[in-house]
Amino acid sequence: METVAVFGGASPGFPSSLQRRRSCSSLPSAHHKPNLRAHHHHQLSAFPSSLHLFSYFPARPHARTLSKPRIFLPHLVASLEQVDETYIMVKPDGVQRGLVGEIISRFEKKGFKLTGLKLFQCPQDLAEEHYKDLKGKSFFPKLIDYIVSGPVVCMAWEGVGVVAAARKLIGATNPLQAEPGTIRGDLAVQTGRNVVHGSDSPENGKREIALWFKEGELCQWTPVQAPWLRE
Ligand code: RTP
Ligand code: MG
Repeated sequence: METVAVFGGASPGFPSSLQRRRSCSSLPSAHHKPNLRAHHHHQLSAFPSSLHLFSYFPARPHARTLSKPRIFLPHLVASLEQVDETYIMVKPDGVQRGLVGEIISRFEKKGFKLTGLKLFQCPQDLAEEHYKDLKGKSFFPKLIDYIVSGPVVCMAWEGVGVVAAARKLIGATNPLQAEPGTIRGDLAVQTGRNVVHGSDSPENGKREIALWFKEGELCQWTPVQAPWLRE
């Protein structure tokens, strides 16, 4: 089971559209959570509500501190009814190895909706902003060098449960631990060359799409196959 710590918060000085999108996408306040959870139970009674998995709920409410990461459990959240968006990126090794079509195809075949797509040479400051939560890690300089080492393919995908499902399609960070059938499990052998990125929470999906795409680069459209994917 893969468990991913989720970190939030955009740096001051980054595009105001990003801050706007983030504030629009804020998770409900703790005050409203009980109602929303009840609503989801009503919508999808066969599954327990998974909303709580996007937030940190301490056993003792008063023990919460700002430094505690929220926990994201991709294997449990795909039953949500809410339409989310995620930022998927073919990293430079995926582009160099001719895996762009293969990787796009995995998300297409699954049935998610592509809303943004471009080949892009990432500048250093954007790579650093994208991975800012990892700034303190020893591998951070190598990670930034890797991401700016050649063009990447930037994608925005939309769908119910798309963030968690995309993480499942991508597989574990270390490709040797990623399950066969996942992108990393099938196509890569090392963490430092793991061919693809996927947002780790709906909030980061919005943040990253706003970071990598300019206004006008995203398309809203209705796939003709929509009624064949969801009843
Ligand atoms: P990503 O953000 O790229 O989708 O990857 P991830 O969530 O699976 O993993 P994360 O912890 O966010 O790490 C981001 C990327 O940093 C590189 N990394 N190198 N040498 C190392 O120990 C190490 N650890 C992470 C990987 O490219 C990883 O995908
Ligand atoms: Mg990550």
